[in-house]
Amino acid sequence: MRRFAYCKVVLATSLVWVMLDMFILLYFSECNKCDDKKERGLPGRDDALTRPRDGPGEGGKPVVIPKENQEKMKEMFKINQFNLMASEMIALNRSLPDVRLEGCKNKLYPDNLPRTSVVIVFHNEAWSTLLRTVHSVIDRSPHTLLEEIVLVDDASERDFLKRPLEQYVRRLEVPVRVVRMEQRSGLIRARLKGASLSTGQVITFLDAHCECTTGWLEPLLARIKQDKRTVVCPIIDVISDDTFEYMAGSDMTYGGFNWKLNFRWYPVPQREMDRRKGDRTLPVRTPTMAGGLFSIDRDYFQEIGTYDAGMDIWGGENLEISFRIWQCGGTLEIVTCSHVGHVFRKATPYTFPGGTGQIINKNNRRLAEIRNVETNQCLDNMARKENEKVGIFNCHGMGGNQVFSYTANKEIRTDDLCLDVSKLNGPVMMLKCHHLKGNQLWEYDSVKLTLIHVNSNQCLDKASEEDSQVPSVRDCTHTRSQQWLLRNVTLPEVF
Ligand SMILES: [Mn+2]
Repeated sequence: MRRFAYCKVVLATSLVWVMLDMFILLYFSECNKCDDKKERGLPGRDDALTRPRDGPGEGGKPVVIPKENQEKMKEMFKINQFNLMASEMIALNRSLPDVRLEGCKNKLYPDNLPRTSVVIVFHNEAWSTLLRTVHSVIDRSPHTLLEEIVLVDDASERDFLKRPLEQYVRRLEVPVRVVRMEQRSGLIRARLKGASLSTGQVITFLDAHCECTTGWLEPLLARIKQDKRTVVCPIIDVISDDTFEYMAGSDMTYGGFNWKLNFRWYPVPQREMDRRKGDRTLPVRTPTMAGGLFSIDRDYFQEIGTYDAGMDIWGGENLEISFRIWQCGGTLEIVTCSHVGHVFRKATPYTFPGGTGQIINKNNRRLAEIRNVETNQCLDNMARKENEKVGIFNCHGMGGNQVFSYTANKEIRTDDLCLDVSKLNGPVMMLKCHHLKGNQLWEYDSVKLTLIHVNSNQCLDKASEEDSQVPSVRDCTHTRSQQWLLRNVTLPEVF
């Protein structure tokens, strides 16, 4: 009996010890996690905001990585397709130069400007660039004009963008919400979700690797207050993807597009300079926007039907919404007194379920490199002009002269020229597109891989023997020389 009592005591005490052990274990494993995060370069708020005046990247200066770290730098570059090591060295609230025109610096704006929500979509963004975007908004906007910041996570996989991000932004002096997409949805649907959950009268869309400069917000909101159908973009300055140097963008270029429906910068034409009577501090009316950064009145955004929710990833949506703004009685402007920097990357780090292929089916980016199966060469416009023959050349994978678009009208187009054949077995010429089908109508068979010239009922073939650099049409023989692969071209990222 006594022995049994002993047993009970021993059991009870060991149970207590086991529980104590477990508690200690759990406690320390939590702490290990904290240490991990520190190693991965996740700064706590205090370290991140410590900002010696001569620290790396201060004043928008370039960051130079010492020789011994170059290898590691190159490795880290691959993660986000920009110099992550440099970015992590720079304070989250670094100082930037005031790059505005002198005439902008003392402009006065009305007190009762509409308040804005800032919507930022991110996918696997680096901590440093994302938070530098957020800090630059908070530090350089009057808080009376900031309704909130909405961070929309398009299904990121990185742990630090989960709870640590939520905990971090909770301590900021402006309300910051983190909204999660349930599955990878692409920029457009994520932006739409952010917009629908936000409440400010104005919605300002920013990219996740931006830095706003002094006085960026007021001139944008002032234009919208004057006319709510005005959609406004800042001047987009360049943050170097290599050094994170801040470089002022020009107020002398505006947005346009070419016949491949690529967004392009063009010089502001004289008529627009004249309209502003030469005052470069006045907003420029721009045909199109670059896409990533703009402010729009919430009601007007609804009125024009927001974004086309069928669009994936990015690309095309900026032109689409630009056309809609102009067609719906609105005005699209670049407000030259507002400057926001953006890290322009040379390649996209993103992947998307299903890949970025499927060129024939997608309506907005049917840009292809056309590649001959037998010779493995690509159609090339050889920088030739109208009424000249199209060329064929070794594929270089750099886009440029080897990008052709197969349009909804079944034209094969390079800029505003279309591939045209006017005689049997004839050479393939580049003529102004006439939209009448006729000699410019091509049928692509994605199973047989043939490009049939409908009028002649012949197939596009490799270069003829007479002229080794000019593709021709020949009777269809289903040989490999008449098979063409259309490969999606990944253009350098605009945003
Ligand atoms: Mn971007």
